[in-house]
Amino acid sequence: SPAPQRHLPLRYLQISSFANSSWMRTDGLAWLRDLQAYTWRNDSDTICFLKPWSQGTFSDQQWKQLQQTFQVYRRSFTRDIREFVKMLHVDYPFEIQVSAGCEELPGNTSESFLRVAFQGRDVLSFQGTSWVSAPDAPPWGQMACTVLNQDQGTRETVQWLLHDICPRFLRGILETGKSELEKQVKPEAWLSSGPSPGPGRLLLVCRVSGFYPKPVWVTWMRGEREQSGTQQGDIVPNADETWYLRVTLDVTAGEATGLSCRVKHSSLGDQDIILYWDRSHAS
Ligand code: EMG
Repeated sequence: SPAPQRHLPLRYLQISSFANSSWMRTDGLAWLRDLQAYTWRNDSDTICFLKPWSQGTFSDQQWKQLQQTFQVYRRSFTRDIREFVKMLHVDYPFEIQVSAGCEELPGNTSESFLRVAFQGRDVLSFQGTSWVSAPDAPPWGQMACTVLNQDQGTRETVQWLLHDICPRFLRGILETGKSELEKQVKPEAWLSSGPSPGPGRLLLVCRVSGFYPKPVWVTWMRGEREQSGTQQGDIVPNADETWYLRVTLDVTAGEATGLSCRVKHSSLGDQDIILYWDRSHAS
């Protein structure tokens, strides 16, 4: 059966595109596990809440202060990068991605991270109390860290954000967002045939859609025997914050009868969905 999701990470993702020495934009978004709860567009001064529970248990005053810290950071970040480009002779255009966040772990502990990527590859991260360059970063990654590490004030602010604010903020959201994070939505499932894999062969397709949370178990069976040829697709998102999965089995036309598709999901309890293949599906 599907493994339950114990971990509920809070993740901030930032995409900064620098086209040339005068044009750039930075967009930020943040997710609680697989639910997007914030956006911060380049043209907006303020961080936008996408959920009624986005502010967690922070007061308006506490949130205002946190937002101010991010506003200072965003302006400084842009100015820093412009300076690094001149100092390190980096060429335009380029993309910088920042990912940061934290996750609660068993035993009342938490884990935090902050990583920076350049052109899609890790360049540096924050470890403990300082910036560290990635193992296969370009040589200027080390230079950038040396410069960044001279700013004691920023190192302290980053530690405070990662190890104090982030876990505290996350605990608050887990309270205010509890019902949505613990929601259970039942899947629908249906059968059809896919493009024939060859003469005399059938591709049996079992589609499962609309379920939440993400963990699911779907397989083709004959009686109680799982069919080892089952091919799982990726679990992909629907537009309504539910998930979709397609699972196929390639068989000879004669083997199809008696096969069934079986779906286990937390929303179904012990009532697995079982759909039997019959000739009406083979059109
Ligand atoms: O501003 C939507 C959010 C909702 C959820 C919230 C959850 C919380 C999650 C935690 C996320 C944390 C992400 C952000 C971390 C970065 C925060 C930095 C804050 C401190 C700051 N520093 C700038 C201003 O510093 C001056 O002022 C402060 C006080 O305000 C102090 O006094 C300090 O001493 C003083 O210097 C700095 O300018 C800082 O450098 C800004 C940028 C920091 C940064 O992100 N650096 C890493 C990226 C640099 C990459 C260089 C490599 C490179 C790549 C490509 C090309 C060239 C070079």
